[in-house]
Amino acid sequence: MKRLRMLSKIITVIMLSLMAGLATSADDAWCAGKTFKDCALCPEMVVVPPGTFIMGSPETEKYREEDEGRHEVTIAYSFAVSKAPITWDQWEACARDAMCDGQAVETALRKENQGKPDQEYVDYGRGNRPVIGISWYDAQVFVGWLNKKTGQEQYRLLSESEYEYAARAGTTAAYWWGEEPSHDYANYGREAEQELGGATEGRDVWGDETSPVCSLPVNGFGLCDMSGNVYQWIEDCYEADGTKLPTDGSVVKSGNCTVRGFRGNSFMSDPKSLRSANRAFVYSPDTRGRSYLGFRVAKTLDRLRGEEEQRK
Ligand SMILES: [Ca+2]
Ligand SMILES: [Ca+2]
Repeated sequence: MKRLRMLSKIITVIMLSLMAGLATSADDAWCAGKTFKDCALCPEMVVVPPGTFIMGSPETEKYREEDEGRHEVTIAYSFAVSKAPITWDQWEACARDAMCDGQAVETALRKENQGKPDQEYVDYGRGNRPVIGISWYDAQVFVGWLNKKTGQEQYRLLSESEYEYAARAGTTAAYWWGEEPSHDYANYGREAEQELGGATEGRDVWGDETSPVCSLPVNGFGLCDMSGNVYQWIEDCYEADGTKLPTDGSVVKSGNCTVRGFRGNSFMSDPKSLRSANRAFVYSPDTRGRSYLGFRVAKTLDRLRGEEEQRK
């Protein structure tokens, strides 16, 4: 009986992910996979379809950790996710408009975590590489810049469950490309646990550095760098027990709000942290200067406008 129920659940998930790939349900008129940009230097956004998925990892998954408790999540709405992490070009546009504090981030990047000047500071390059060193508050200022530009309050960070949903893109394996880590799909680091450091292999030619965004293949939703390259801040207050995360894609507002988490793994982290279910650690939201930590944005989509688009 238990087996049957599990099997029917699995079939439902497969059906839903297939449907998600095909597009829209009656109350969701946004075309999944459609991309748009709200201004020249605004991030390219990709429409992600509604769907149901199992968040967390099965007990059989290699590298599984205790905080990845499984539960079903239904995201009943379309939303847009930036195709890639926010780049230096986009961040600098916000700084030029005197909203983002470009100078403070530059200063923080050139210091060690204890505040001393970092003698070994290396600039990985700017332009199309992901912005790094920004705090959760900085990410919120950038979101505010986008909202000011568009005159709407629809840009925001992703919730933790939205992040995992978008990273999995309908897949249930440990990684969106399969059960084994692969440098052909992500810029990440060494195999060795507890030892940070870059590694190169296959298509991943970046050692101790970020890669220009979208250098590696997009996942099933058309998103780049959801796994690897840089860790990315999420909106939620911290809930340590994965099974207690919201089942509707919403943001945790009741956990520990003095810290914020991030997802996605970085160029210097191991394959364990690269898994779709992995929950990274948490930092105080004012933490700046981490060379492996950036962010991406989401946009809440207006249902009425979606219906209009559909009629065109
Ligand atoms: Ca690498
Ligand atoms: Ca973890």
